[in-house]
Amino acid sequence: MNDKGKTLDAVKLSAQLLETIKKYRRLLIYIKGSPDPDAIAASYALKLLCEAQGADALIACPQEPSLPQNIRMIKDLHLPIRFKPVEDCKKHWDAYAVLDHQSVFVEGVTGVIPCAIHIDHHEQVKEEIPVDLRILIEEAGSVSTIMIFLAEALGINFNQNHWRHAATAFYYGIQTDTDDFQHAVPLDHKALEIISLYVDKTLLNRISTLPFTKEAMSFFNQALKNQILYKDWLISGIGFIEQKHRDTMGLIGDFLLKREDLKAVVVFGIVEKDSRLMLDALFRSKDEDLNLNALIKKITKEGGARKFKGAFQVNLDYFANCPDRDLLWQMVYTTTVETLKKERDEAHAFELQKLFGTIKRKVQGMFR
Ligand SMILES: [Mn+2]
Repeated sequence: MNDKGKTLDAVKLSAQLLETIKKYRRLLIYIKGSPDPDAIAASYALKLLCEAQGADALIACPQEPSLPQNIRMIKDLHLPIRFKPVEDCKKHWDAYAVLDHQSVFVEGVTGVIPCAIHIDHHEQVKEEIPVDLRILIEEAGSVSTIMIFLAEALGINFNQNHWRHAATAFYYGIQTDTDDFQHAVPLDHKALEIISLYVDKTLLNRISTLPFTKEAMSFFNQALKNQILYKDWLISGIGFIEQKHRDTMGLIGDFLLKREDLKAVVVFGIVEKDSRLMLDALFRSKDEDLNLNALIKKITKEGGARKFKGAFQVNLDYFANCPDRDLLWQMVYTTTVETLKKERDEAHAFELQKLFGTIKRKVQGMFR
């Protein structure tokens, strides 16, 4: 068996996927949170697979894309996504699917129609919601990687019709999820090999050379001004930020992490949409051993991570009426910085404990 087969039995999984699609004729594919290239590409591929089976599928995402690159990708590849809240799902859909997210819970959908499909590559979490088919492969650098193997096993010709667009979307999904292939694993490279002939490089170039917007630059400045260094972590609060610019925080995190002496970067802000407020904190790390997921889950259940990347949110709606926004920011800022410092120290203590444990076992072994 080759090493691809060890982690991903594409023939078996793709057969199960087809069976599940056939069982439900009308599938709602739900993108949770801010739509990123990986979630978009993988959801699009699932839609194509459904349609090839004569099943109906709609990709729904209540949040509009926020980065210009993602907007461009959706537009240029003609990816059909409905950016509206889902209403009356029982009337229109038989089941739903969630890709590229740890949890399949969707307010107003879960419990109303069954969850048919969950495909993800984040660290698994315990969840009681029943799902017909779960394909959870942590070894993959992206869900796009998983979808490429499934499509290949189903004999999809990436040169045909919409699959060429899917190939380009996959490529961009893998690129962004693996930080420009820096963290790509052998499974991702094999997947890239499968699609590489069909990828539209001109389009990808156009997307990746888009200049930063004026707003993004001003958030960059704010982040640089507000950054504080705590041991090997860099923490930066950027103040209030509109929902549509939220993903800029991720780009800022990627940029700040380039500094040599850092193990992790956290960029956070109060995200505003309509009259709603949310603390959103984005993590970037280059420490392979730092268990970001465990660290974030300790702060709040409303968050999670995979290797090198993570985020958490805290709802602040109650404070939306606070007349003094500076005061509110001060409170959120101080609390968040103190919480993060504490987590930095505890994560470090845990690492040391593990290290001492290993040394102890080794020393004991010497006298046995
Ligand atoms: Mn992903």
